[in-house]
Amino acid sequence: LISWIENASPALPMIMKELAPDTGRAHVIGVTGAPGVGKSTTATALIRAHRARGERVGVLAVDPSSPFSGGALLGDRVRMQEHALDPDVYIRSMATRGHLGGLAVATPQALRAYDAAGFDTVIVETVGVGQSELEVAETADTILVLLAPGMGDGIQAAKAGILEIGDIFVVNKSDREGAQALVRELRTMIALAQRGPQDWKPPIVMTVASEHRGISDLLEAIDRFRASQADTGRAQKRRVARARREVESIALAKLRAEFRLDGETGLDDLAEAVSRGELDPYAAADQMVIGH
Ligand SMILES: Nc1nc2c(ncn2[C@@H]2O[C@H](COP(=O)(O)OP(=O)(O)OP(=O)(O)O)[C@@H](O)[C@H]2O)c(=O)[nH]1
Ligand SMILES: [Mg+2]
Repeated sequence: LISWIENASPALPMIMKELAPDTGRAHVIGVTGAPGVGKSTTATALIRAHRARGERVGVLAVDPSSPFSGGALLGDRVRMQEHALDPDVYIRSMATRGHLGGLAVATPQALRAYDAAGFDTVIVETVGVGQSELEVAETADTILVLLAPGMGDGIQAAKAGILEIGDIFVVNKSDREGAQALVRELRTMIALAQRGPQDWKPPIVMTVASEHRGISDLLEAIDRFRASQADTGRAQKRRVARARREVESIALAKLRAEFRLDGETGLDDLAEAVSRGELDPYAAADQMVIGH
């Protein structure tokens, strides 16, 4: 299913129709942060923790920069090998090269596949901190933002808008110098970036993922967040917002395809004419949409 989603199979609408009644149960944890901060290591530690509770766990590593994905994602697989033989753990990386609508369409569909397959927890790892990564992170029920000391992360995070989306902040590599300073800096920055009603103050959890230290604290923070989200009705609101974006992305991708906005047909000629002043952009747009 994930391969079909990756390759934007024409069978997708039919598949999603079949899957829909079996979706809505999985809890999706988004793990985001700068390259090398320890996302895969933390995901691996979380797999172990969730397995210990008897849950089935899926991991989806989304790589927007597909040309370079091979090595990094292979590395992730090796890192998570501890769970390779466990039938209740499924690890998959996904590139969306050539997917109509890109990550915005492909990621939620892949999560539906995991959900319908009966995974209790699905961990989505995104590489990097750019706009499309934020988009992926926003498909999660619980968003973990990872930082590590000595990476100039604090400032970087503020720039990328990552402070606004974090439900829980993880200072990983706390075995390194500067961890406490990073926590202090982060605390100030989170307070400044706080949005909306203050019924959830994003906690900062210190971890050494490579040694499984702090993982039970992290799990506890995730549980508390889930309970708080459920109590306030925010969990459901977030799911509706997610579905809304999902429908919108698919609709826009369909419109693009229908009007061939991505292809050479028509648009290139119109652009030429507009650039030469032979046609105004409004008339050109009309020719494209109405003349279609
Ligand atoms: N010292 C220390 N090293 C860690 C810790 N967690 C992870 N590492 C190491 O940091 C390196 C990068 O870890 P990954 O888990 O691959 O990081 P990532 O964020 O998934 O990296 P990308 O997917 O490439 O962005 C590996 O060599 C890990 O062993 C930690 O808590 N302390
Ligand atoms: Mg990784």
